[in-house]
Amino acid sequence: MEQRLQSILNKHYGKNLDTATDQQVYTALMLYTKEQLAAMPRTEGKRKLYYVSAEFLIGKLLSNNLINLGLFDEAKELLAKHGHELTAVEEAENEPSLGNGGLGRLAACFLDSIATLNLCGDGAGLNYHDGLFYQKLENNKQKEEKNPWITPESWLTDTGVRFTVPFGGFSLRSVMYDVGVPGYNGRRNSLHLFDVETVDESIIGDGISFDKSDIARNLTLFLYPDDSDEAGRLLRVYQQYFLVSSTAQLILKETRERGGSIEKLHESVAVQINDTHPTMIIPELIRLLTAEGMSMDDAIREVSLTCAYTNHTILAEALEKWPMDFMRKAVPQLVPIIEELDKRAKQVSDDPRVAILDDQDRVYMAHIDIHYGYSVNGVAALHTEILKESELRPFYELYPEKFNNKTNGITFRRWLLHCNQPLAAFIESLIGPGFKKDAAELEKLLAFQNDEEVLHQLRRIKTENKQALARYLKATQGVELNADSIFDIQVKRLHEYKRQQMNALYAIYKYLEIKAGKLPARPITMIFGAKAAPAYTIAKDIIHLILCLSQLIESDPQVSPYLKVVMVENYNVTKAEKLIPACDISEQISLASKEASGTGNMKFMLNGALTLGTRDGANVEIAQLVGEENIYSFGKSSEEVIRLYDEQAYSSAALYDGDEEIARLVDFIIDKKMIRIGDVESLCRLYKEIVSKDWFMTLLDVKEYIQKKEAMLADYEDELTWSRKTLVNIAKAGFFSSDRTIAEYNRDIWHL
Ligand code: DL6
Repeated sequence: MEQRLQSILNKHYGKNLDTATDQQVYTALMLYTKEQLAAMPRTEGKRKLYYVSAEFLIGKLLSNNLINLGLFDEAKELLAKHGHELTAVEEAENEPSLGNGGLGRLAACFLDSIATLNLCGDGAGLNYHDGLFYQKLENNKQKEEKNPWITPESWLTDTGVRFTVPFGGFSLRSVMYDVGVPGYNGRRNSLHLFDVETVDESIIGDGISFDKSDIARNLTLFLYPDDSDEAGRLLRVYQQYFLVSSTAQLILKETRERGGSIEKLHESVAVQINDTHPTMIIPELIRLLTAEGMSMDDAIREVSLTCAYTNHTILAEALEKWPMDFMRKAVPQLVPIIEELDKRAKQVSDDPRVAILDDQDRVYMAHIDIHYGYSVNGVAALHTEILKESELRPFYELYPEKFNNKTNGITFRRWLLHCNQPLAAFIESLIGPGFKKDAAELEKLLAFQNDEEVLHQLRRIKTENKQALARYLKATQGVELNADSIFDIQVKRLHEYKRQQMNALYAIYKYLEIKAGKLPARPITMIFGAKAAPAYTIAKDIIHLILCLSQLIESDPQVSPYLKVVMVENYNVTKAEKLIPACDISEQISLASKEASGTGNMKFMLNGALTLGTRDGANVEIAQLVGEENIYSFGKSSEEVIRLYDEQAYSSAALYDGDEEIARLVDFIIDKKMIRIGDVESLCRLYKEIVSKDWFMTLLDVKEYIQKKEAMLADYEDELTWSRKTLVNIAKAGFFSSDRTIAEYNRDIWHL
């Protein structure tokens, strides 16, 4: 390694390991690691998986690739010998900005596990040059800026593979870049990222605005371009088709190269459709197969045996329905195929709830997936039950055999071995290294439940991680944190169903308590990290509320020693890796039934935080695993929430009017102290939304939430009991390894 690094540094910069900057060392180490990765053998298999996704939130790659290649310790020691710290060198890496939240991060964890389990499977996505957006926090508001991440030397390799993607009236050339995906096992796969040569960042104007109609120049600029107008929605269709047409062409090319038969495509290929964004791969594959001479019947049969669909949400707004007019304009070649698919679906059932085209000429993308895929899975046990029993019930009645659950998971390489090296080393000292390959071995930790020294050490490690986070936030955001305070963290996309607003109401509660002289036993640090979709006004109002509270509390000497509210700017994977190991209280407080799974909940648990959560998504399975005594559950059940929706029986106004305590907290949003700091329009809008609508039922659970959090804060003071609970959580986290999830996908769906 040393020789090769010296030679790269000399060639590129005329430097050596002693004289090079951290940035130069980063580039050399990245290039070296890329070479090592390219030299790994590929996975092999008769059937090959293509995991197609609009998002791959892969995070920085250097450390994880070094870990998976078994080179991490060697690199760390070598750099140290020459005066460089690997953590400082890593700072030079830009985080690829290719995802938004859980769905994209899940796809990245899955790629890691697919390669680690030696399964033949690649990812396929788009190479967004400016990502979702970079979030700046200014004047207590979110401001969006572009988030460029691609540098001349990067993990991307131009494969030389090109396809032509036809659109209505023009076509674009697709360029395929690859990012290597090393398994923790000596074999590798690839993430294919398709791009256009004509993309032009100079068309980006103020913030993230650009000409949405200039498809050739804008196609791969941003993930999820603003869809509040028609041009934005149409652009999403262009992007989706570009992704799936490139992938479908790659599939046919590779199948032939691997000696497979296109006529028996499903014997050589499995396609996993990650949410509805890549749904058009179904009609596109049918189009390509019929163009090869296959009959429509045969093409539909083969594609239906090849494609499987994962549902990641029951939120109606996220279940895509595109006007057929968009298809006529962007992808007219798919229109007759979609009509044919609709006609055949109507022959299977005349129930309008399962139709592909509705009477307003809209295409229900998920319905294509379910009729013409061979598997439909949810991402946590509760979520899959809700799909079967309510959201997709008519489909479940038609095709019960297609439905199955695959509870999500996370890769422990990134979310323990990399992000929490002190904890990983401590675990290894207790139970040996076996847990690194087999996460179920973490259960061996249970033998230490009554070992006081172990329990004290767990708290010491947590405190050190809190100190490290404090140093990081001081350096990057100028924020001072007290590592002796309790760290209560809610980091995830900003959405009303995730109820960051409920957590903000807790901050108001605590502020008022402290003002009234009721001081907490220990200071509390409430940390938020979240991006709001640019066109989602109420989500931005919630960010504004949190930032105003942060300012109000900070500037009040009576309160600030006991309470702090921090919003981390531009929350991303890199920041998650620093926040999660430092967390005491993991906030998982979505309205029951709405969070399909959650994966942050698993990362926090694995890193020794205790969950304060509703009985939603994978929280339910966490509770089953650790036992009710090791989790803090609260709130109305999913059955109750679904009943309230069905009967339209929820009224936030009634709760507000009937409960002085609730009214006192909500009223504070527009208290004169807040109005003095904040934007009246934004605060009033949010206030009105909560009082008169509150679609995600914040006021239903807020009182129980506050009580539970208070109980939790009190429990924190009993160090041994708290630490014992964290130990049980770590020990039971093995189930949430994405290696387990992927083994199940392969056993039940892919059969690679
Ligand atoms: O399955 C990964 C992840 C789940 O853990 C989250 O619960 C779920 O919200 C997320 N889904 C999406 C899709 N769109 N929406 N909303 O991001 O998937």
